[in-house]
Parts: sequence; structure tokens; C-alpha cells
Amino acid sequence: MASERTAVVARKTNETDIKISLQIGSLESAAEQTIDIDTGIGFLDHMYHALAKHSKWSLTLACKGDLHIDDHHTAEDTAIALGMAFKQALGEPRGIRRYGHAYCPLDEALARAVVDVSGRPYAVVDLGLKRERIGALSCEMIPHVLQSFITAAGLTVHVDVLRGDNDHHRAEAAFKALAVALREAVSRTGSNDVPSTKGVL
Ligand SMILES: [Mn+2]
Repeated sequence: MASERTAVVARKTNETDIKISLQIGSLESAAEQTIDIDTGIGFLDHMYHALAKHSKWSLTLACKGDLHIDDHHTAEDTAIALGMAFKQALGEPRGIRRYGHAYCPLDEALARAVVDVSGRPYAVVDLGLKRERIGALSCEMIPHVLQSFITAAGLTVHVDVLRGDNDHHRAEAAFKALAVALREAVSRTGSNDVPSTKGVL
């Protein structure tokens, strides 16, 4: 039952060339967590790193994108590919909690994430960012990255930043809260049950 929950995804278009290997951590796994992320956008790497770290994933993510145009394709496509990898690694959602939620503060900022491994893609994301960009990542792409990951992963997730003055803190708190909520939602119950009254997710 304690199968390795891993996925390898390669996704190449005219705009981006992405390679991902993902292992979703589990209580049974004593394997060391390794994280290596290079999208060419420093702040995006920082957010994916926070997501992987606090989800207890091992994640290698490399993207060669058309950054000479802008950050859009790289941000969007890495999020989609990561969502695909997550869905593939999770496999049939048996013996997991299904629901998870977390609040994460980062200094003055406070974020909340609520996750349902539902198989019904739906993302509600309200980060309330005010800046034009953080580093080389435009702020309009940050909720879009979360939405793209969530829907590609087949999850229902609500992410809200409840307070905070600093946009770097607000964004990072959101990714951390999502990470901790995901970790709870995919944690194993020890049963082999599909956690749905329908018997299917
Ligand atoms: Mn930071």
C-alpha cells in the first residue's frame, strides 16, 4: 500500500520546454527531500520551492521558456505541468484524507488554504497583491499560477490572503498555506477506502 507516489512529466511547446520529476512525500517514506527548481524566474522558483518544501515533496523542475517575450508562458506552463505531475503521482485517490486546510503566517501576512482532492477542478484565489511585479514575476501571474496548478491537478482549492502589507510575504504565505493543506489532504489514512460517498473521485 505504501507505494511510491512519483511522476515524471515532460511538456514541450513552442513557448516552453519543461521537465518535472515529483515525489509526493508520505509518512512511510524516510527518503530525503530533494528540491531543485530552475524556471529562469527567481521569484517563481522561490514560490515553487516553498510549495515543495512544505508539502514534503521531492521536486526537480526545469523550464526553458520564452522569457525574451515575458514571464507569462513560463509561469503558466510550469504550473500546468506541475499540476499534471501532482495528479499523476497521486494516482487513484484511495486511502487519503481528501480534505486539508492550513493557515500560514509570514510576519504580518496571513494566508489560508482549503483543499479538497475532489477530481473537480475549481480554484478560488484571492491574494490581494498591489505591486506590478515581484522580482521578474508579474503579480497578475501569481494567482494565475495557483489557479493553473490547482485545476491541472484536479483539485478544489480556496486560497485567501487574509492580511499583510508586504506582497512578497502575502504571496509566499499563500504558497506555504497551500503546501501544508495539500500535505494534510494527501496524507494516508491507513485504509484503502475511496473517501467519497459516491465511491469514486
Ligand atoms: Mn521569501
